[in-house]
Amino acid sequence: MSPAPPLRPRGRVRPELDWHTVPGWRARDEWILPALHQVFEWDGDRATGWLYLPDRAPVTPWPEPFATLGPHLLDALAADVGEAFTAVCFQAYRNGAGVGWHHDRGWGAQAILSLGATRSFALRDSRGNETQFLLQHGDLFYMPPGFQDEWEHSVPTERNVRGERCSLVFRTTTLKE
Ligand SMILES: O=C(O)CCC(=O)C(=O)O
Repeated sequence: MSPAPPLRPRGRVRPELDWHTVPGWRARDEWILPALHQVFEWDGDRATGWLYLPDRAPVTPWPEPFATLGPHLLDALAADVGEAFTAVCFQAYRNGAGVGWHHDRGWGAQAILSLGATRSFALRDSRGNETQFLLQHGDLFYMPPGFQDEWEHSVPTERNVRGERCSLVFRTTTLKE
């Protein structure tokens, strides 16, 4: 596994709501995408599902290809972004498919590891102000606890994009539950 580069702040709402990217966090990884390809099938140009959900339905232990890799990633995230993530889902997109504006208010912190094709990622605050940036292979995008209350996010559809982008979405259980 490649060492993590330093954190680079990208945005600020309130100090406790800082979000940031860690460019190239797993840019040289050779294990995650092959492991992910073993555990999902495409539904058209999209796929999504749980990789690890130990404490609620649908209870999902790490699938075999992630038996060592999954806990290793959680340990690396705890060391590099200081968050002990408790659940992981995946998303997959091909031929420029995306996902519309939404928030994930049922969860606390989230970190998205982007793999494969470079895609735009968009944020929209409660006043409708939008910001958009690129996520490249291996980039990590961190959203702190509370972020979901103030921001929506989306992966815009980009029909001119070829190839596939997958993401691992690491989540913490919200304190509101
Ligand atoms: O694939 C992405 O980067 C977005 C994932 C997402 O929005 C979600 O899982 O809620």
